[in-house]
Amino acid sequence: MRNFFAPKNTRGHRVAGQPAAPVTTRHHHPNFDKLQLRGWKSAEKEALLPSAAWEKEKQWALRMGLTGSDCLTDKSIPTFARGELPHYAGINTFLKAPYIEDVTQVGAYDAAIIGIPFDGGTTYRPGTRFGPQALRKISALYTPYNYEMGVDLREQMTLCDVGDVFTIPANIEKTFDQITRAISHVASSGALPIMIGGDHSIGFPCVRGIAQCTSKRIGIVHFDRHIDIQEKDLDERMHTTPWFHATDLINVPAVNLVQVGIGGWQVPREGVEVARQRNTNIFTMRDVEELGLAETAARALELAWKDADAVYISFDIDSVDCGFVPGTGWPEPGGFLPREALELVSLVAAEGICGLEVVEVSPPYDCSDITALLATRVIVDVLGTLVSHGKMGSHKGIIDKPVTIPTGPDVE
Ligand SMILES: [Mn+2]
Repeated sequence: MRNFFAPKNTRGHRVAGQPAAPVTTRHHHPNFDKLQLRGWKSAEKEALLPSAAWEKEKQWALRMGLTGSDCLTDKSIPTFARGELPHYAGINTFLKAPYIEDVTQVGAYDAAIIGIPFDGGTTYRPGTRFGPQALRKISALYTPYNYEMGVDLREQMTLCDVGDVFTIPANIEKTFDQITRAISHVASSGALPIMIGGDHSIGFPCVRGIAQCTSKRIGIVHFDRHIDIQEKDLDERMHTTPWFHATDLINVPAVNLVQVGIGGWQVPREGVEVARQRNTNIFTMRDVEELGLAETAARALELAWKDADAVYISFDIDSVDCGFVPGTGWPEPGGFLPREALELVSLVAAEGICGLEVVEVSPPYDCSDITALLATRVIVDVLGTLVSHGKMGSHKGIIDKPVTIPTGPDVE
């Protein structure tokens, strides 16, 4: 007799009074070759990477930090922590890159990290002045090697950290001039400028710094939930306004501005009107969803590069769903998943860039450093992509009007 109270025997459990469920057979795939997985190919690729720079760093650490205690088996460990290890120790620069106190030396490096601690352009909750230090701190989690890309930044490029721009906390316009001066110096040196914000108001002076070193035309790919292109906000050039002023520059036309991820309930109508008047290019999250990541990137690149000589990436961390990035000034649900954002920004960087800014990380609102970590990841993924696609240094060709900024007098 059937027991109506017994569950249907669909999950393979033995039920009293009923026969045991049949044993399901495992299906083997005789043609499956694990060596064809990207996972294995990446493992093989690692063997091709050099390790000379790592060996040199270990020697340098012993020279700088003294040889370690006799009891240590690993004789490469110094007494004072120097360089990458241990990850929890040290005076953090970004990715433990050398700190360039003398900024006239920045041109000796392929890329330079520039902190821009400024939140005077913030219109809601502040805190991005602490962004650069938060990214530097959490960047200590990373090694310079990426398994899937098969790149080792330490072996394949040179990176430095020039520290922070001296911003003027109570004055946006003076800060803008300071930022432009700093970025123009780094761009003129030949090093690729990588800016850590700071709120999004810095987008304008950063682009201006690069644009004034070149007669060439610059396109921008802007990842954001917000359109950021109105002329003024609260009577000033706040973080809602960078692209109005950047696309006023003669060699940064609005038709080469590509805005990806725009949408939600925080887009001011004044900005939308300007975007329409200036004929920018706007992809909503739904556009990205319907096109797919590869097609979105392909079209974004086509628009940004049309008759342009270089492309600048502006990555606002709030383009990612706020569930992943609580530490930001204007959080908004419905943005990118982290994996989508990383894939898109890499696809754009693969064609080469003349600069990258990552903005709007506000550490006071962050949890477990996750917002700063994702922002850090955007930077290292872009660097890895530039290396793996042979595009590191590709921006140098456009710098035909380098600037020279005087130093102070020599000191004894
Ligand atoms: Mn934003």
